[in-house]
Amino acid sequence: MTLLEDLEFRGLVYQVTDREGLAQRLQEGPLTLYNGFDPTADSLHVGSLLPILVLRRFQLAGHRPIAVVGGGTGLIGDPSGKANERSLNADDVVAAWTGKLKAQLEPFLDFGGAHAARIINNYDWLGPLKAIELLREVGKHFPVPYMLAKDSVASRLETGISFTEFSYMILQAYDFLKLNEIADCQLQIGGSDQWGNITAGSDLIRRASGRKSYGLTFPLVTKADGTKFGKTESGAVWLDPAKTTPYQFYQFWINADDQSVVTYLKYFTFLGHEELLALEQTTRTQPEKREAQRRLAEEVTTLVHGEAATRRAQKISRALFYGEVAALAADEIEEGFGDVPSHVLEGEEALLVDLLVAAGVCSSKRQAREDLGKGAIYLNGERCAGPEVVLRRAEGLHGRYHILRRGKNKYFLIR
Ligand code: 383
Repeated sequence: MTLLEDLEFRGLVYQVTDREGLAQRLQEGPLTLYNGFDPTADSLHVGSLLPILVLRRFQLAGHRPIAVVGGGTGLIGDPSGKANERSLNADDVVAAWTGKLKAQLEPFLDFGGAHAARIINNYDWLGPLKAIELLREVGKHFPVPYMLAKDSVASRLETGISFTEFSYMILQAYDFLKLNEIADCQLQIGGSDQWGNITAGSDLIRRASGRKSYGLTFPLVTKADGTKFGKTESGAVWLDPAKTTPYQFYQFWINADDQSVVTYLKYFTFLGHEELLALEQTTRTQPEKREAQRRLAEEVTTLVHGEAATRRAQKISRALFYGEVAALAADEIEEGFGDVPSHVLEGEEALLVDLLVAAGVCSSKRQAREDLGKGAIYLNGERCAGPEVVLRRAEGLHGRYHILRRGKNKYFLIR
């Protein structure tokens, strides 16, 4: 099976400028391709993972990937897929974020050997570019009606778009032209929101140099319930472990719904076709086993955070699921209970009934007594006996944590 057929099997091909031409070009030998990442935050997120992994798929198939970090374009702001004008970020902020993105991209690509990957900052050429030169050399190739017809612009004609964002496509197109010249880059990939910018680049290359180039987009990642992929109640799912812990990251994937889990396995893992089809089958026949979800969480967490982090995330997940929290190390407690409501114990001890109310576990003292009577309250993994229990700081896990659980899985952390 060819690379393009594999991408199609995985559902990763949404639009291609010239499918047969690209298929043939890929057969002829190593191709240089790129995907751009704009520094709009201090970290990449799970949405950016898809293009990163597609770059890697190309590299594994013998092609040469370039990851472009948008130190230049990040100063302008891509209107694609955005309903409203964005506020500009300061130069030094964009420069700092560009550096962070570069470091995050590195582990996913191979920078040695015959098909060495490259990371390039488009500020290298966009920074020194002169306005007169841009308008004369590049602008002449952009008919205004052509620009107005692009989705990213057309969808904003009513709500408004500045000349700054309107011009964004010219800069991205110029990047493709530049990379075509300096690195013989012939293919640009991106999410479906990037189609207009990618074809603008291909058109510019043809108009300015007469050379042939290709564009390929993958579908927007969706969720069965229509809510946005890559978002949880606590916000975006980041690749930076300081912003989304490996445990939270693992939990995000393990919570994938049955309708989407196989799509995600195809997009975000390197599992072979047979295994993918087998997991598709078990999801249909025995969804309650959640085998596909476990495999997905394990694979993606390992890709992003490594094996040790995955083992830790699995240990924390198991401990929380089975209520065996006493076996967790202090840092595992911090990681696993980062998202649960927490309460700071005042003084050295407290009566459990009082604490249950103060910590918001139970709505009233009456409720607390009732819950305790039913055996619905667990302290550090042990079912609590009666209302007379006294909780002492020094008797906590690692001398400082008490973990309360109400019912099957409502957790609270007392510090
Ligand atoms: C900049 C300069 C180029 C080529 C591309 C760019 C970035 C591009 C963009 N991309 C998104 C981003 O950076 O804004 N104009 O947040 C996202 N990408 C990828 C993918 C995606 C897109 O980084 O669909 C999701 O992740 O293309 O929204 O010369």
